[in-house]
Amino acid sequence: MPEGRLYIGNRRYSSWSMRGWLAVHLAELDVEEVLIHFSRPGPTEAIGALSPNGLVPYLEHRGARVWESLAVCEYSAEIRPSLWPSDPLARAHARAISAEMHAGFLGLRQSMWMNLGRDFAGLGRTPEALADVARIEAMWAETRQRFGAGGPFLFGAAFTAADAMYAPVVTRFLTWRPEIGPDTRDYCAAVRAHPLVNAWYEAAAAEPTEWLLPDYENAT
Ligand SMILES: N[C@@H](CCC(=O)N[C@@H](CS)C(=O)NCC(=O)O)C(=O)O
Repeated sequence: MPEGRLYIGNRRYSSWSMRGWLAVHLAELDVEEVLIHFSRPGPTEAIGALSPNGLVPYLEHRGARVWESLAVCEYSAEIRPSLWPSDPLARAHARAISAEMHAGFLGLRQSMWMNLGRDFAGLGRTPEALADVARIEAMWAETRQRFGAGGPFLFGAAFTAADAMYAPVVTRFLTWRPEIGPDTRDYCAAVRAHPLVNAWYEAAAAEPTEWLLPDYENAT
């Protein structure tokens, strides 16, 4: 019998669910997965009825109740400490960039939302979104230079909680295709090829067409 439940939203759109799901799978928590597809106009009532903040991801595990994707990463890392880098300086950096993701990049999130099934190349390029893209590229480059020896991920060979926090940004770069440098492209390719990220994409592609939301399917 599973030791709890992980509630997520549509895989095609729910970037925060993807982060929580990746962390829970990296830690190999034994949980039943419950997908509540979004209803519009939101917020989705069924999510509001069970999750303390009315949002997904929401994890229940061995009596713990955990909401907010970054808290789900931290909880998963308590069970499987290798979710964060072992070196204290690298770990501090991983936490800092993960917190920056959790708290920010509104320009990118608003103009280049997650949609795993579309090609919006060239669209969404507001000044705010492009400023976020530039900051993220610089941060990834600095992180990989300082801590990523052996690559291909931010902290080297292992896919960490920080990579989980940025995986939905990678999907945005693949969907909206802003101008990015070769190192960023390499990192995006490595994240996209990770088996868990690939599994998430495949499950997203299998979602029923009735779950498509016009607001997220049309871009200018
Ligand atoms: N800060 C939260 C954000 C979670 C969030 O915004 N989740 C969205 C989906 S990506 C949601 O649950 N939306 C409910 C709805 O659209 O009805 C976190 O890090 O988990």
